[in-house]
Amino acid sequence: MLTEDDIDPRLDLRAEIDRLRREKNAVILAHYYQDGEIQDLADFVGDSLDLSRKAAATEADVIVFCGVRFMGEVAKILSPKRLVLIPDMEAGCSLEDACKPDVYRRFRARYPDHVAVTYINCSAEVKALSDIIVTSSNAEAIVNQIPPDKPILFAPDHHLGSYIASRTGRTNMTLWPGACIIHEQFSEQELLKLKAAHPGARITAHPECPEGILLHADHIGSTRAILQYVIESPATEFIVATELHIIHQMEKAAPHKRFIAAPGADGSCNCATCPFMARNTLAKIYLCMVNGSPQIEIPEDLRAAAEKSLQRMLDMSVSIPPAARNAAE
Ligand code: CIZ
Repeated sequence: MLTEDDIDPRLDLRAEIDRLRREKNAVILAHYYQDGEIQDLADFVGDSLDLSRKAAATEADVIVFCGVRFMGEVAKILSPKRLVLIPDMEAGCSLEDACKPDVYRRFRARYPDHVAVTYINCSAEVKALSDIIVTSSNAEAIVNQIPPDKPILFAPDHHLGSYIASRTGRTNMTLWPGACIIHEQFSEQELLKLKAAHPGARITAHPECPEGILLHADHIGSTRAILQYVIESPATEFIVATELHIIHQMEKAAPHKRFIAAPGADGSCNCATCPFMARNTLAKIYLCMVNGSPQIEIPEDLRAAAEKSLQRMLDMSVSIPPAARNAAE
């Protein structure tokens, strides 16, 4: 098993990853929150909905998933015959950590008549305990397909849950109290200072942000919706309240526009970097392809149970077209 210490510093990692991609018939999927250099070498860059669709449809033998662990799990659940590699098994997610399967199982049992709608940022175990998985791209459309008199349990992001409840007018949603550490750190006070310094800038925010941030947003949407918004808007300056690596795609798609990362409490924007996503590096991508490890493995009974709620999501999302552009192109 090669380690980082074995890598010759003169090695052209991009060229080696390309060679391995061809040799192993691999597809590299990357989330918008990955570092720009990883986005640029991926075959597809997208949000969880688009990447789930790609994983389900791929003909490649190997999927290299550059994102966090639950995303690799989704690829394995939907594409069990493929070898799914992730660069770093420690790339977790604060929302997943906030919703432990045993605690969720007990919570769910208290509401037997509710439909369990769960954000994709959770473990395979929690997916297996849920009725329908959603992403931020399809949550509103999916909740609107559930009969209005049917109560909903929404986990694990309570900010997204509150936002969806307000969008759909539903008063019968019980929310799990989880939150994303990145979106929670944006500061309303600092945002208003930044807006005062850039009065023409449009604020675009992810629905994982707290209400105090969403209140000031000109636009609220998933990463793919945010990207579309900044491309199509006539405005030329934007304050972006989500993980800051999405700005890489914005700058590529609209190089004449200016994108400013929303600030945290100290007025800086460093808070908007996901430490889990940041664990992935070119060296780790190379190593996982050489070593065939770390790979995602899920016991078949758990995989099959989790597939049901994910497949319901895909079936209930057919009216949502794939992202307008593949950001890797
Ligand atoms: O759905 C995803 O991929 C996440 C984590 C955010 C978004 O809005 O795309």
